[in-house]
Amino acid sequence: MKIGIVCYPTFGGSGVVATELGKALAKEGHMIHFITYSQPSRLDFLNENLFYHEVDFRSYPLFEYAPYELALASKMVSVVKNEQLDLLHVHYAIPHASAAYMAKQILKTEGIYIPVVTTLHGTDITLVGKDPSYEPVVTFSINQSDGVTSVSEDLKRETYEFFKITRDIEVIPNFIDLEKFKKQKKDHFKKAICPNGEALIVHTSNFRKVKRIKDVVDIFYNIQKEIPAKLLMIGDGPERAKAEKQAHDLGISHDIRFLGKQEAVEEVLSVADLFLMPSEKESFGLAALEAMACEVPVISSNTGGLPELNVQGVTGFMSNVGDIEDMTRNSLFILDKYNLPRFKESALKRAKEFDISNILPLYESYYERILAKSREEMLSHK
Ligand code: GMT
Repeated sequence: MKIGIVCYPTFGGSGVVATELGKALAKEGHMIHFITYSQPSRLDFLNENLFYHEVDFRSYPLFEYAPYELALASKMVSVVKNEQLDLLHVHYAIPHASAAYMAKQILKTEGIYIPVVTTLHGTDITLVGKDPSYEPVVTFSINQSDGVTSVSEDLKRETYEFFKITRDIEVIPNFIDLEKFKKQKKDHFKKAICPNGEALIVHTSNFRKVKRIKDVVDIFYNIQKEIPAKLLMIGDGPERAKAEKQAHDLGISHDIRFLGKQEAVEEVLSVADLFLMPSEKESFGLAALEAMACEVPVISSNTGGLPELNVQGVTGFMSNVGDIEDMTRNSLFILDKYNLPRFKESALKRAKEFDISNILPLYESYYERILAKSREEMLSHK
């Protein structure tokens, strides 16, 4: 199959999923064309089936905001034509699904029919998509997609609940390449961070409000009052500076390291004892799955799709959003030396269920179904 993948190329979860999916499909022999505004950060290896097309959107004195969607739609049109793509798969509804709709209509005028699959990732539905300034376009472009997938049952439920959706949504969960995330112990790194055998706690995110970074620091503050511990904060974003100040005000700066964006997150996770994800909303929680793949148990909120990943009392614990006390209590329980080994083992066992080898066939057979359906529709219109 020749597939065009459109996504955000940055460190966000949707871009990671889209890029890893494209890489895995290319390994299976599909021709994958990434159409993005810069090279996806995880597009880090050479494969004869992988191609990258950069969307160049020009600025013009008249534009206060350059019309990115138009440049993206035009690029999709040219890539579909030049590379004779079979299907476009867009990740994150805004603005990718509506740009794909426009590209599809343009191509139709030239007798080219290209099916579009839209994957809903989370905030495109639960936050930004609900905003009245986007909602009508989001609803329309989801309904106009030939196929729609969602990364969890909960996100699917929320999509139907809030938007007037007239089509089926297929749930295909996030996945992990366990081969890549196989525990590669960097003991020297752990020794440098935790010289006295402290517990190592990790949080990774894009430091947006929805991640409740303040809760991460508060939970850690409570933990380190009880046991020696260190916290690594990986990633960057709007809430980072506030968290650094909070750590300073609480007098625990020396126990928290803000590492910024990291490419090899698995190397840090491989030496961690506990992962914190107290998010306000989380459609799936890919970062938690990455932690589990490195044998790290998870303390999370019980919001969104997290209960579909984190198994209560087995791979970690879930608490109500903002329940710092409960999250602290559960963290201390997991970190107890008699409990930690079984939580670690269960976390890895659960992560294996989401291995790419289990999830990739779901996407491939979904593409086949959508292609077959769209061929039928095309023939009936001729
Ligand atoms: O929140 C992020 O980390 C980024 C965001 C995105 O769309 O780039 O992530 C969403 O998609 C991920 C991949 O499907 C999910 O694992 C995350 O749970 C989801 N984030 C939220 O729902 C807040």
